[in-house]
Amino acid sequence: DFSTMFSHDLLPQKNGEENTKHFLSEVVEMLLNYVCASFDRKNKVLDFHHPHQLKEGIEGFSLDLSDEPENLDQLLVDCRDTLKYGVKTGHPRFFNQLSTGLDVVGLAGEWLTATANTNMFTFEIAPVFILMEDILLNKMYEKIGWIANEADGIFSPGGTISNLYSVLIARYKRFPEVKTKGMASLPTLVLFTSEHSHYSIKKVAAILGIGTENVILVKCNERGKMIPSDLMLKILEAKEKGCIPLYVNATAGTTVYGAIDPLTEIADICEEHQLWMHVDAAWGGGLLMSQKHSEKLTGIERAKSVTWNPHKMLSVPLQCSAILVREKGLLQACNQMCAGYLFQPDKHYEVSYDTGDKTIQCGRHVDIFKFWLMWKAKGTVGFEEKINKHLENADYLYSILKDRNDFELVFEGKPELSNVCFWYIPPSLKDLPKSQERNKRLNQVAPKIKARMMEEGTIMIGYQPYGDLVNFFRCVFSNQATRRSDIDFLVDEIVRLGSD
Ligand code: ABU
Repeated sequence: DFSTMFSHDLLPQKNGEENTKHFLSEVVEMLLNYVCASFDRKNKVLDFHHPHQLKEGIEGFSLDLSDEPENLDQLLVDCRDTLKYGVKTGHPRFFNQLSTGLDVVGLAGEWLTATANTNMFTFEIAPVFILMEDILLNKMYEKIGWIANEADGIFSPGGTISNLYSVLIARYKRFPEVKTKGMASLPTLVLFTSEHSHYSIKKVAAILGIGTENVILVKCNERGKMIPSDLMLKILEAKEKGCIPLYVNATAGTTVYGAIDPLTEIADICEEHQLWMHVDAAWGGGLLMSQKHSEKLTGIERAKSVTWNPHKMLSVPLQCSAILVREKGLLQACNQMCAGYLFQPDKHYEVSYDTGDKTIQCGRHVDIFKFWLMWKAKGTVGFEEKINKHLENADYLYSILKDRNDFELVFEGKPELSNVCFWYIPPSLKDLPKSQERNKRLNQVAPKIKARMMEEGTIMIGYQPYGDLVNFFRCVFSNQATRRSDIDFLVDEIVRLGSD
């Protein structure tokens, strides 16, 4: 009876073993039910409640914390309701984010990682995980086209931080004095990235003292790809103004359109002007696992650094992001502080495996085991199938929408990645000619449908405005559970929810 038991009845309490096993078995049972429920199309994607409703508490589920301990029965209710009022991101009809899906082996890896509860800063306390990271990074270098053991890398807490590393080391490589003397010792640096690139490049410029005004946005074509001639022009303009062009971020898979910048042409320009070329492949990096699609990233091998998030297209449980650097030793030189209490040089093992001083963190979560275990379970062929399926799903949705007159595609042509962007045109707008008035009304369609779908909980898909374009839906495929019938359901559901 858990209602009379408290956490002090569990291990390390003397004789707490049985209670611990019972309690954890209940939690595991609950998690297993949740996993199965996530894949069941009869279940909703979410049971939406407004923030104030959750804060007020619902039927015995209170977020408030008290001075006195609560019993284990209450903790089980809290665990159950936390899942109940959350979003089933593994549901086959969850299309809202770039990271979707629930990989069962990856989940097992995450559970093991949490149980092991160690820190990635040294081999001393994470011997197996450190070696797994080394092995996986080498696999990733090879997929990019670099030579294993000659490149460098580290797993970081997400794509923004991986992109931050890229600017940090680009700046250090050109101006190593920045580490000791700071930005005051440097001329004005400028970074280049496309209009469609991720906002993290601006964020990084702010964090690193470069300044958001020194991030030059390069124009894109109608598919959201960087225009190389505009990059060239903007580099020359920056030089004329006396600034130092330092770095170009090319995106392999923009967040909204899924566009892949022309990597080879950008690499040529970077070489000509001796700029650091980074490829933000946080989203599109997964294509490297597919023989059918990897050629879309030709030129990535010429980058000096690459961001790649396996938690996106490869569905590794969040989070799992890598910064990969072509030159070995730069990460260490740029970031090391040689804290004597962690990184003693006179340890009795090979201390190059104490990778923690390469990072900008101290404590570092083990993000590697779930990815390593998934690779074991699937092999490269399993990942390849997965990627091919995401792109087939995107093709399928595109092929449906292009032939309908109640939907309009945001850009013409087949998707290069698994993003499909579109407007739903409700009956009331069908006969309106293109005008400001139509745009004003169309802008309200996606948010209204989204609100209804969240209230009903049947599907989830994101929307956004973009530049001059009014709110449109972005559907992304990264969930292996999604079938064609789910895509048919998505289209029908948007029509049903938006019919008036
Ligand atoms: N760039 C982070 C992921 C964005 C998204 O899931 O839509």
